Amino acid sequence: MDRKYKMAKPVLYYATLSPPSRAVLLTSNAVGVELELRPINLLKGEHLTTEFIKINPQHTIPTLIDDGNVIYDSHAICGYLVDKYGKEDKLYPKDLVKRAQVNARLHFDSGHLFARLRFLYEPILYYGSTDCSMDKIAYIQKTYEILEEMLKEHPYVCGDDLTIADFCCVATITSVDEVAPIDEFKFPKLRAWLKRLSETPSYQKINQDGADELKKIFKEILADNRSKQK
Ligand SMILES: N[C@@H](CCC(=O)N[C@@H](CS)C(=O)NCC(=O)O)C(=O)O
Repeated sequence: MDRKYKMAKPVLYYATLSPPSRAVLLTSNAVGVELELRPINLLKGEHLTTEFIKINPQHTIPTLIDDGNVIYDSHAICGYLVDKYGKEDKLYPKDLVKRAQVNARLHFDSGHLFARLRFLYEPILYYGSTDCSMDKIAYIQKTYEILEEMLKEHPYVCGDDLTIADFCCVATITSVDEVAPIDEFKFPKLRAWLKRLSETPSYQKINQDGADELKKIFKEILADNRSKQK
């Protein structure tokens, strides 16, 4: 194609520390669409600038701009990328029933997994809290029971095929599994699923490195908050 007519890449505001941003990166990698990556440093408050709030009033990352259209919420972005750029629909099936089932898992990540991670992490990362209580940890671990059940008869969270729901769930779980450990005897299916996902292309670089960095920063900030409280 003549360079002049080459379409601009979709722009993604993101951070490698952010689980939902990594879910989008796992999806774009699987779909094979190149994104123009624009890092946002949440700890420095770069998402709270007037310019960014104009783009996304919810001031969250990931936020995608494609062809001038703004799309936010990782789950919506992942579905959009597969629909628009995917060569096939396995990652986000067009079949009504299958799609509804994948959507249910996406809402499970949004409303349960990520919500519980956020409930624990956010006060510590941003507001000087030291509350890393057993209650909050056990609340996260309750979701492992649900995942274990989902994975009882299938290799992926929504059946026999890898879908965007796996990318969204794995990005969240791997960001919190040190503070809320996954017992290998209680959750063998969940542990096997994590291993399966870790074998997907470029997984280490796209997801695990950022997840490890987030867990490290979380521990450092928690220790710092605790030392200030003394
Ligand atoms: N449901 C949203 C959650 C996005 C979200 O909360 N992202 C965090 C970073 S991991 C964020 O942008 N926090 C800043 C804020 O809420 O102001 C999604 O999946 O995109």
